[in-house]
Amino acid sequence: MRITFRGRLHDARTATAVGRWLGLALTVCFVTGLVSHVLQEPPGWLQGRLPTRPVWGYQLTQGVHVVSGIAAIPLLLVKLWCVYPRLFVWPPVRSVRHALERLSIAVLLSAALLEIFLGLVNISQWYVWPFSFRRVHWALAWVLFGSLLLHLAVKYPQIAESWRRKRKTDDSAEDADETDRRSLMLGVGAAVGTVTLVTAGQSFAPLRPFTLLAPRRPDIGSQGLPVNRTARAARITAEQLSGWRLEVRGPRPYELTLPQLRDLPQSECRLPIACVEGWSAWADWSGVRLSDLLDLADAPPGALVRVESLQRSGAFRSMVMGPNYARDPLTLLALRLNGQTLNPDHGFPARIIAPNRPGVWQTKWVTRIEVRG
Ligand SMILES: Nc1nc2c(c(=O)[nH]1)N[C@H]1C(S)=C(S)[C@@H](COP(=O)(O)O)O[C@H]1N2
Ligand SMILES: [Mo]
Repeated sequence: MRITFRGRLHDARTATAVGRWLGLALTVCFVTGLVSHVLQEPPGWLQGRLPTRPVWGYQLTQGVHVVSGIAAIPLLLVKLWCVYPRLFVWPPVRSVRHALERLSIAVLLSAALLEIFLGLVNISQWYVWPFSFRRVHWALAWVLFGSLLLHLAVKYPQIAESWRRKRKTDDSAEDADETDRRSLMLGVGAAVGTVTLVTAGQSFAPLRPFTLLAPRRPDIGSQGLPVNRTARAARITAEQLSGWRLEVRGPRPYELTLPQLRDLPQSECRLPIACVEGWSAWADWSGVRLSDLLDLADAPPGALVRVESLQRSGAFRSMVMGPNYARDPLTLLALRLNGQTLNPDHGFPARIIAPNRPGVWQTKWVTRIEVRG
């Protein structure tokens, strides 16, 4: 059996030209994904050493992560279109190099498609599978990046050739497809630009008027902030809220009622909530410095702190923070949001807000703070 494709632009040069941009998008996505993973689950030696400045660091890297992932979709589709005739070559395997090349493409393609699909499902908050999104997304990222490196290594001769030809000035005259290729690249550029423009507004405020496809509008939500998990979805009951007390466990444990908490010195800060899903929004917060609460409990300066919410189940019902966050003057047990008492969906009576931290760890409905050794 022999399949021949006569379509233009199904050639190595076009594939390399698209591949360059796809490789860039995937690399940016991979690196910002690493940042997100480390900030969410720091390895022991980094716990307590992560930077808390700039306060918008995670907002930026996670925004770029989601934007570059979305930009990779049209690039991946065009790349597939350029190379699909080669997926049906006969004989299927010609040499060891050829076998490696095909293997790397098969793995690269399936990992990229699955990874982008999972990411899209996640930013639409559609958690339909029993597995942990983060673990699978993380493991697949390494498979994807590994196969990308293998692919680049195997394809190195073609890539080098393409760069060499690019440098020759009389090259375009000899290549009849050059104009077509340029049009294709312009088209791809326009597609990437469009999907970026209509989705990036969820992370980058100046682009907000163009937001069409992003699942979240950061400026829509009660008290000027979107709500990811409502009090009802977290099964927070009215009884839990009315009988609320803050319990602080440490060398000198104590409990506070809400009026007592309001009587402590209050601080203010302006910080963003930056969700792993890419949306982010700034707000004015006020409440008690976590550091003050820890001092009242005689907590040692380097202690890790565990924060627990009223929520009975769910991955984000509790978290651990290192002293870098816990002792930062901007980290608050917030009681107010944009000048108003937090409403139940925003974590009434008290929630954590810390600088340069993934949204998932900005715990709402805080009821217990525990100083750990
Ligand atoms: N207790 C608790 N706190 C939580 C969550 C949660 O599910 N339970 N969701 C987190 C997530 S994923 C984000 S992005 C922020 C969103 O805050 P908002 O819903 O108040 O805007 O809250 C975080 N705090
Ligand atoms: Mo989130």
